[in-house]
Amino acid sequence: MSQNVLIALGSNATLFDRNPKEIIQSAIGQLSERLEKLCESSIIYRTPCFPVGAGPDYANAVIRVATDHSPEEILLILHEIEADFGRVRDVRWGMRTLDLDLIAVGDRVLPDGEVVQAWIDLPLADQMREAPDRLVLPHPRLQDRAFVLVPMADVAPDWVHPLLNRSVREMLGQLPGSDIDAVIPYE
Ligand code: A4P
Ligand code: MG
Repeated sequence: MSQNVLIALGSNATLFDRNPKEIIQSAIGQLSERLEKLCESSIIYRTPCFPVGAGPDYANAVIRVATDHSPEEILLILHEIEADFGRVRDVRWGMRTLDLDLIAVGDRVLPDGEVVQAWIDLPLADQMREAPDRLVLPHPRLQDRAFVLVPMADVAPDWVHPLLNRSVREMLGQLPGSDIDAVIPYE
């Protein structure tokens, strides 16, 4: 049985003569080829870089796909597509051509609730230094980020976070209005 998978895309760099929006459009094409069935895509948004001032605006989007691949296989495919787009993993949260994050695979919690909660609770200063060395699901930062939740609301407004027990709409309601207002359609 294929599962409902949510993937976030982000780009704040140019590649040859393609701007971030064009990079996201072309990455969505690659993802739908590799993962078989693209169900829905959000519109592409323009969002201020987080942390503020750390770089140019991003193009962000979220897609929903139906696939039989395991979560680990999906992450490998995401890394391959990132590599195709020439991402160099140097500075954490630095400029990137393409960042693909696996946000959720149905209501799977990986590796377990305790580990995911520990990543959710990680103080901001440590978030900038530390990255998990294995797959963590749902993505531990999704509830903090308007640039993920606004596009998520286009494709899965009623998805409920299996640990926080809140829907996408409810998580959006807990963010500052100014964060949400800063997420605008990418012209
Ligand atoms: N990893 C574990 N779980 C996951 C998962 N669910 N999805 C591992 C993706 N990767 C996962 O990832 C670090 C490690 O986490 C990898 O080894 C992976 O196997 P990474 O992609 O190498 O590092 P990263 O992208 O620097 O970290 P991360 O956590 O993806 O960064 P963020 O937190 O996504 O931040 N501002 C705006 N406006 N828009 C953005 O899209 N993105 C970032 C990146 C910062 N600021 C932004 C945006
Ligand atoms: Mg990433």
